Amino acid sequence: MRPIVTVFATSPDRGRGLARDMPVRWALEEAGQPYDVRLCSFEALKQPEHLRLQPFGQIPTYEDGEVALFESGAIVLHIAERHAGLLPRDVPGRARAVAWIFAALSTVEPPIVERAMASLTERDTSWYAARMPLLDARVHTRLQQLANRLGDAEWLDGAFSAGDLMMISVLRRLGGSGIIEAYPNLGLYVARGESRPAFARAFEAQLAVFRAASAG
Ligand code: GTB
Repeated sequence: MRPIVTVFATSPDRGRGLARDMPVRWALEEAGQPYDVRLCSFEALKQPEHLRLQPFGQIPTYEDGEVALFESGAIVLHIAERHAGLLPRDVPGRARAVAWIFAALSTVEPPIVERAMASLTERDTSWYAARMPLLDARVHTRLQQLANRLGDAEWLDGAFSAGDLMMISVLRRLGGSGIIEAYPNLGLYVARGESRPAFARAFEAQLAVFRAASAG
């Protein structure tokens, strides 16, 4: 069975490829695995049928006939374990690549999301002007640490891996903020990821969904 991934019928990111189906699509493209998508409205995400697959009423989910999964990190890891090219073959290298998936989602992403949420929802509050510099500083701390580790390397640990795929997906959420520009090696790292043919295919596929919804 071709895997089925749930995605937004109309993504709030307006086709910028920032929703979390994007790393799943990208991993499937890197793996050369064709897949289908099931488009979900916000209302459909909260219905029992979807909640059986995703208890929090979110996208993405993934079904391949063998396993039904939620959580983009778990899905990317599952794809990486089933197909060549996204995880090193040696056990230590594999473990380090998995660590980078966790680092992306649990160490680098939280301050990025917190900052994005504040700038979306707290702009009109009395504390916004005082809070934003603190949130910016937390993002900068993580980016500086990541930039120090990456240095002049092409990828985080040897060959491109699912860890890079997830880290680049997380860093893309800073697009338009002007923040990543302070770290030239991270900017180049994101650009290297985005220039991969598999990324381009995944990006075009999610954009096509958004364009079709906008046209119809
Ligand atoms: N931890 C889960 C995972 O990694 O799979 C989080 C999944 C998640 O956050 N899903 C979001 C969702 O379904 C979409 S991706 N939200 C609907 C809901 O909760 O009702 C998050 C997202 C949304 C929008 C943008 N954007 O507009 O730029 C970026 C990212």
